[in-house]
Amino acid sequence: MTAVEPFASRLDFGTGILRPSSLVLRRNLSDMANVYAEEVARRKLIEETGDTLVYQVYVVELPETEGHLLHCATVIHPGRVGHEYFMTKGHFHVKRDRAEVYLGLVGEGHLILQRDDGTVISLPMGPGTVAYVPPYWAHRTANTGAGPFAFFAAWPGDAGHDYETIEEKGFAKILVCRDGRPALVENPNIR
Ligand code: S6P
Ligand code: ZN
Repeated sequence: MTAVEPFASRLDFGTGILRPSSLVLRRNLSDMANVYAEEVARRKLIEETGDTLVYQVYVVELPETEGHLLHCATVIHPGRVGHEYFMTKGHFHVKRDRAEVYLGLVGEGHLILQRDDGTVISLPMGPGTVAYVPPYWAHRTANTGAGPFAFFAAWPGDAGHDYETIEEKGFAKILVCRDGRPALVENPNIR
């Protein structure tokens, strides 16, 4: 295993900013092609309001190998693409039997999980929520509130990220705003 010296970072519970983070990933609307059910609405939003930042991830870079514990903080901005809340791309872990834990910091959101057999559930998250992503479940998070939604995550170093399966197939259910509230509904595009 690659040796790493002990170190500490600082997580701002009010904003979700984690520093120092050697890498900050930014996902704008233009990075989210075919992620939302209403792809036409995504393109229209870019034309009308610009290439808005959807979320950023403060990554503490560590060896992605067995034994290490990777961790980061994600901040999702408020907004919607059509009826669907701003959310992360979502992924399975390449090693499907690797779990993850999320800690809600600020704002309101949902953790959306899908199992291999197509079962989808969503868990509301807020400050102090500790949510468990079990092995074999794909996961993404959505901001259902009016301000930023931030959470901290930790997962095994050798988990890996499989985005392709979700890009190709999507989740069987999507989280939309219906009558002003989050509702998990069938994905009309499910292929
Ligand atoms: C990593 C963990 C999270 C996400 C982050 C962004 O295993 O689940 O840190 O990477 O929330 O989501 P995504 O789907 O773009 O990686
Ligand atoms: Zn993950």
